[in-house]
Formats: sequence, structure tokens, C-alpha cells
Amino acid sequence: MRIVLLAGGVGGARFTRGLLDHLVASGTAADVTVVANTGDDIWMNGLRLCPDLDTMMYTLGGGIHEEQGWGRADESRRVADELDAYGVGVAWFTLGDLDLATHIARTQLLREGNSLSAATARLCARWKPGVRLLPMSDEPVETHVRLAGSDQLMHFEEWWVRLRATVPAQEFVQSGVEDASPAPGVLDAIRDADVVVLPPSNPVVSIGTILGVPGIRDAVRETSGRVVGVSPIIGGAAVRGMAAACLTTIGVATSADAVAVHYGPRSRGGLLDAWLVDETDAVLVPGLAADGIPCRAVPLWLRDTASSARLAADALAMAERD
Ligand code: GDP
Ligand code: FO1
Ligand code: CA
Repeated sequence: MRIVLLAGGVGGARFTRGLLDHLVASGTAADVTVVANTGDDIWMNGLRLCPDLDTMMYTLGGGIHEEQGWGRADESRRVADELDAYGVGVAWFTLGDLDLATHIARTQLLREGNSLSAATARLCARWKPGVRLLPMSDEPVETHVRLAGSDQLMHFEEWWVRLRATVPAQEFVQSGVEDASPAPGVLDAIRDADVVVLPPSNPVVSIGTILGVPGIRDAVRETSGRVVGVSPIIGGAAVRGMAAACLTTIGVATSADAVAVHYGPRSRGGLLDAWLVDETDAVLVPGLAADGIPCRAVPLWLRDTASSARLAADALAMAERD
């Protein structure tokens, strides 16, 4: 079975880890490709950071800081303290020592002329994530936020981490996206997939950014595989994080139904063949989300490996339905 996921950081990575556990436990042979959001990528202290690629790589490779959801376990910040002492540290962003090695290695590989795909493959040779991890594009695309009542653009990470998304955003601007092309292998993987999963990642600045790369949305629409989405909204709330602020910016309500409508039914030019919602999110018509999208209610919390694996099994089962 060929499975493709379009994923952001924490939600996407935890779901994917559950999927791999389920595939092993059920003895299902599968090739899993993860197309990761790179819109959060940022230059910091001369280094190229790719937060969502790294969150995926560390989560699947066993190096993630579990409680935090991003960064390395057993991390320290001696280098960041030294940068602060020189007055060149980035006060609002944590650069851990172990994590810094990843950014140094990536930046070195990029400077040597490697593409981001090639650099990612080199980093993954160490972490062995058990999936083919592809950046959405090899060209830089960076999400910026236009703050409400201002012409000013701010990098998404600064808005999210420094401002905790408390200052309303007028719009998100994906700089570079018009000229970007999908990374090698992305379109073929989507077209040839048996199942494409939109995991519970941020629909705006993770999955939305990936879908904005020219060619990717059409490839999902046109794949002969089944496209299953998992709601990132539980009980009308964007659990773990400030995704509600992103949905508000694009005029989508923070509800599982509204996100399903935002993706749209594939039968009418949208993306979804099926949609999983949480048991606490009632649907008006049993078996159907808004816009007539086939839907099932299951536990959506990614609490631990067992619950994540069950959710992944539910998503694959949903893909098998007619
Ligand atoms: P990020 O890049 O680290 O923000 O991660 P993603 O874009 O992959 O996912 C973030 C989103 O995952 C959050 O905004 C939540 O809506 C969703 N999320 C986090 N934890 C859970 C969970 O346990 N279950 C579900 N269904 N969604 C979750
Ligand atoms: N998230 C934070 O909330 N604070 C941080 O200081 C922070 C540092 C960081 C460093 C490397 C990395 O790969 C991720 C990091 N994140 C941090 C998480 C992440 O950048 C964002 O939460 C997501 O990208 C938002 O989608
Ligand atoms: Ca992210």
C-alpha cells in the first residue's frame, strides 16, 4: 500500500508515528511518504531551520522532546547562552545545542550545493524515520503574517512563538510560493498513492501552505487514491496550540465541520473523500459531515502510541469504504 501524508509538525508527526506503529502491528506492507510543510523555515544566526521537517524527523527517529512536541530530548542551551553573551542571540526562540547541530549540518549541505531534499535525505540517513520524508519544495517558501491594521509583515515563527499568535493576523503571505515547484517525487507520490492522508495538522499554515505550492492541490484532487482527512479540531477547539487564530484569519470557524468544508468534498472539486471527527463533535446527519462529506466519529486525541495507532487504523479503514 502506498500512503502519502501532507504534514506539519507536532500533529502530523504524532499521527505518522501512530500510522507506522499500526502498519507494523497489522503486518501491512506499505511505503509511506511524508510531504512536509517548509513554510515555517527561517534563517537564524546564519543557519537554515526547518521546524516541521525536524519535528517529523525527530519524532519518527526517536529523538523528540516528547512533552514539548518539538526539539530534542535531553537538550541543553550552552551555545544559545554564548550567543546571548555576544548580544546576537534570538531571545524569543529556543536554539538547543543538539538541535543546532542539525541546523549546522543542513546549512553546510545546502551551502555545498545540495537541494533541501538531498540535505533532508542526508539527515534522515541518521534518524531513519521509516518514511520517505520530502520537503514540499526545494525552493524557499516562507510564511509571513500581515498584522491587523498594519502593512508590516512578520515571519510566521515570530508571530507564533514571540507573540503567541495573540496579535490578530490580517493575512498570511507565502512568500516565494508562486515561483516554487514541488520537490522531486512529491507529485508522483501523490498521483500514485492508494491513500492520501491529511493528518491533524494546521489546515492553514501547515497543510494550506503545502497545498499552495503550484501543482500539489491539483495532484491531490486528481489522485486515483482515496483522500482521508483527520480533524485537527476537537470539541470545537484547536487542541495544543493557537491554530484557531489561523483559521479566524482566513474566515473559517474553529470547528471540525468548518475545516471539512474548507477542504471540500472531492466529488465537487474539493479534496476529501472522507473525514474523521472526534466523538465529541456531533455531526448533523449521521455518517456525513457538512457538504455531504462521508464522515465517522472516533477518538481523535493523540495521547500515546496506542491511541495514535488506533486513529491511523481508523483513517485507513475510512479510506477503504466506497
Ligand atoms: P505544528 O507545525 O507543530 O503546529 O504541527 P501541525 O501543523 O502538524 O499540527 C498542529 C495541530 O495539530 C494543532 O493546531 C491541533 O489542531 C492539532 N493537534 C494537536 N494535537 C492533536 C491531537 O491529539 N489530536 C488531533 N486530532 N489534533 C491535534
Ligand atoms: N516553538 C516554540 O513555541 N518556541 C520555541 O522556542 C521553538 C523553537 C523551535 C526550535 C526548533 C524547531 O524545530 C522548532 C521550534 N519550535 C518552537 C516549534 C515550532 O517552530 C512551532 O511551534 C511550529 O512551527 C508552529 O507551527
Ligand atoms: Ca509548523
